[in-house]
Amino acid sequence: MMATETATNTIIHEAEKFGANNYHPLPVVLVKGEGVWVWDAEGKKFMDMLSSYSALNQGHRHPVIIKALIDQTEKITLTSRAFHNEVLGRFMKKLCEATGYEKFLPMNTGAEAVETAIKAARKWGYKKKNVEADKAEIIVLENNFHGRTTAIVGFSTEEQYKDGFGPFAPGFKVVPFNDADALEKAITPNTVGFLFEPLQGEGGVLVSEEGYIKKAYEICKKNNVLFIADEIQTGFARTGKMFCTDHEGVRPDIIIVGKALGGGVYPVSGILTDDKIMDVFTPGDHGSTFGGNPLAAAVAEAAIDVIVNEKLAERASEMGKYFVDRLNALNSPHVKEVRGKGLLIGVEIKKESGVARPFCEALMENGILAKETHHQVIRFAPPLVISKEEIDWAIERIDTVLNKK
Ligand code: IF1
Repeated sequence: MMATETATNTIIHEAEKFGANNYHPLPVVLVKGEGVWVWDAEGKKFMDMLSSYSALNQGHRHPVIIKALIDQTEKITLTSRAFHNEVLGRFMKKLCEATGYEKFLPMNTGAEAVETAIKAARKWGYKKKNVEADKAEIIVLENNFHGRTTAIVGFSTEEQYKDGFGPFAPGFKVVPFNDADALEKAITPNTVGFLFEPLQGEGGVLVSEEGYIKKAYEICKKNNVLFIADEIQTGFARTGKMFCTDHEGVRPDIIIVGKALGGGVYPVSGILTDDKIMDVFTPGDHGSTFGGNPLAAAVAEAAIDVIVNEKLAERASEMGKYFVDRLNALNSPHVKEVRGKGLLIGVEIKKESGVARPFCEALMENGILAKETHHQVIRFAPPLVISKEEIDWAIERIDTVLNKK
């Protein structure tokens, strides 16, 4: 008997027929989004517990952000950087004032912003630290995830991300997370930067040990090495502070931002730093067709307003604690550990209970969309606008799945 040809099957089949096979999505087709909720092609409602990997901190189609998007489309959407536009300077002023940095260089995707940070650190090394030409080294962490360009995957420790994509760029050293001594030992006179995620999302929601970030910062300061935080996933209130490094009272030399800066409607990324580093760039050194376009700037302005005006950092901290407490109280026989910061939460499944994917499929059957990371971990990262009542709604269904006899 033919399986009923639903809209979902038709749409999935079309995407599989004409698209590259570079993802393994859950078999659900999303057609509408509002806040923490999404609806599929069959009209079924789900809670989005992934937030497009923290690019939807303000929730789906936040009215303030949608209004900014629509208003700007009535004026001008793209100018290139060959000319000025009226929005970019206004947006960068707001961003620098909201984050306490002097300068911003706008790009589009996270990987482009990471590449920009690598170029800034290297050029700073040659122009200000007198590192010998083409000898600059950048230290990165095991289990890092910083994007998918060939330079970035070249220093990944995940074999699949590298397989078949060589040769790779030299000048990167890998050290273990949470090991300040290993970081110090890896530093040479050619080291220009330490590039890290303060909380490793893709690595399996791995939280830094208390004091590690501060110790690493002090080691970098002592050795004149730039402290470069990739806050593309952890930034803009996700972990309960504006930036994850704020939890240890540390101010990185460069903060790489992306995802939620685009308010869930547009790719906006870049690097935040101060004049003494950003001034290594001179006209023509670096750029991007879409980087800093007026539509991106208008959306990002509204995205920042929502984060600040709706106090999303405080909200993420309060709702995150509540969510983790309720997850722990489930006492599921399948759960090894519940960990995370703010509303970036990982539930590690015990090996004897299998991998996380079947639990994610069961969660989907119960109206919750969550994604596994690194086989054993279910990542729960809802939009930061989630309410207590919505967390209670989710807990009931998570209980059904995690305490399935
Ligand atoms: C995919 C992972 C998350 C990031 C950090 C830079 C980037 C990302 C800390 C690059 C992007 C995305 C990429 C997306 C899935 C998702 C992801 F599973 F791949 F690793 F979130 F954990 N730094 N992360 O998290 O930003 O160029 O994508 O805008 O590639 O499948 P991008």
